[in-house]
Amino acid sequence: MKIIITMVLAFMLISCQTNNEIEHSMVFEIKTEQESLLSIIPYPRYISQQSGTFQLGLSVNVVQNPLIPTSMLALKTLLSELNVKHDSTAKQQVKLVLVEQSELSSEGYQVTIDENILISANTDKGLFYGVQTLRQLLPTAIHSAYSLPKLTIIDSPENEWRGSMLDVARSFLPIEYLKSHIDRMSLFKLNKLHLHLSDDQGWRVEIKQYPRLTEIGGKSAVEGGRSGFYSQDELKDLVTYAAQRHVDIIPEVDLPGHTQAALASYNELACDDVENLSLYSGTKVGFSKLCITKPDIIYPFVKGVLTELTQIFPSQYIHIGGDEIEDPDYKSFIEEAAKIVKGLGRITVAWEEASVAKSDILLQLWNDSYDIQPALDRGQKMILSPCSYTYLDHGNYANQPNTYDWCTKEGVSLERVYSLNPQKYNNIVGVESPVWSELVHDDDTADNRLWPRLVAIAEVSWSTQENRNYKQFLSRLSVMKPRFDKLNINYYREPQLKW
Ligand code: TNX
Repeated sequence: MKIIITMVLAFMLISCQTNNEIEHSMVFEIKTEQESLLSIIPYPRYISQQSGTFQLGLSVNVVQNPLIPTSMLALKTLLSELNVKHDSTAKQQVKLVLVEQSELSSEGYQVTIDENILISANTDKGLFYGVQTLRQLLPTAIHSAYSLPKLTIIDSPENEWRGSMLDVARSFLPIEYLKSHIDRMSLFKLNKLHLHLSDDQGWRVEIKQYPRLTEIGGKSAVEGGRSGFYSQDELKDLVTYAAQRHVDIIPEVDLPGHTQAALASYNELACDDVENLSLYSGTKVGFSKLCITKPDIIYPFVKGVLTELTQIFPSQYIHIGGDEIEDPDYKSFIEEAAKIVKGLGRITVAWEEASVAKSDILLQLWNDSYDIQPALDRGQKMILSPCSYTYLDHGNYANQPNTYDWCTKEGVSLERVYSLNPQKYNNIVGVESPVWSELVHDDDTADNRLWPRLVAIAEVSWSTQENRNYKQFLSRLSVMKPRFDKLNINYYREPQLKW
């Protein structure tokens, strides 16, 4: 019966294709028969698989194109890892081409595998994503030839914001970790890395006008965590590394609350300089703030810090935090800070509480049921980070040691993450998943919290809801174990994956 249905669907698909149209629901039905062949995450918008395979040998003509540096580099790296050499006289071609195809938008791509491999896109970024898809179609280990299905994939993301947030303030993560995180993100087409660079327990970004921020504030951390800071040169180098992988780094300094490390460094930023001016290594929130009634002191500080951030980070976005603080002048602070960001030519991002301000701010929802609607009604947009789906500092399972459970006692399982449906929300730019680091003190623990759950974030933010299916996702993900091992990820052994 299954075979007959497949044949009928296959016939329907072929007739659709002759009309030059690929009807998507049919492709979806068919792919269930071929899921072990096409383990691609996030799942592409359209796949049409033809019969037969393409055998990629160990020498291939990689058609050169200097206009698309990042995708050419990604392709060359991929092929050299598989021992496939460029030979301009080889019969088989791998070709990346820029085209003008509006339906692909700026991040979409098409992969065609028949007698050659052709990837086309409107941009170098789209081509880079096409190469990531090719990478997932190929194995991780070296073979004497590679068998690929003949196919056409046409793909583009549902959401422009597909993000990961790392709290490097409570506990520091070294630059090398951030680089490997960017490598891992790009395999799954994640494109926003939000760095939470300051909090009560530490200040992690060098600010030349305020050197004590890192001299003093960089020396502390949450109890058991790591201290440290990034120099501006290190961060600029990281930005370049990320840009080559199409990851945009969004810096956050948390203001006006969560500022104990700044207050300990520059006491005059606080209202009372009697207590609470020392470094802090506990886990309480909501006790520190810049003194909003001292505008002559705090706004030059805010402007100085934000200005230097824009000199390090070319991102359109600057995150000013804005969470968990009570102050009668909170709203005016946010409006003032948003004005400063606008004056610097950037877009302000802030946590949901900033929705009280009448500024044009990209909001980040974090409490599942926070009433953010009034701001959305005014036309503001939001990033989805509802804690019960996206907070990866919560356990992979209920009561996992060293995880939080304030948002949900059940943990945030892989299945729970995958069940987030962004299409249920209005006015979103996409999804972002935070890892707060009060209880995440080393690289291995960060890996355990991030992976594999961040892969589910990648798929819910990229793929259409019709194309998402948890059982299929599990089977596509389960064959990726060698990929995770190759990337040296110390992932959580999710029982459903049988890893
Ligand atoms: C809430 S989410 C916070 C963070 C904590 C986190 C722990 C948000 C904007 N604020 O300060 O680290 O909970 O899960």
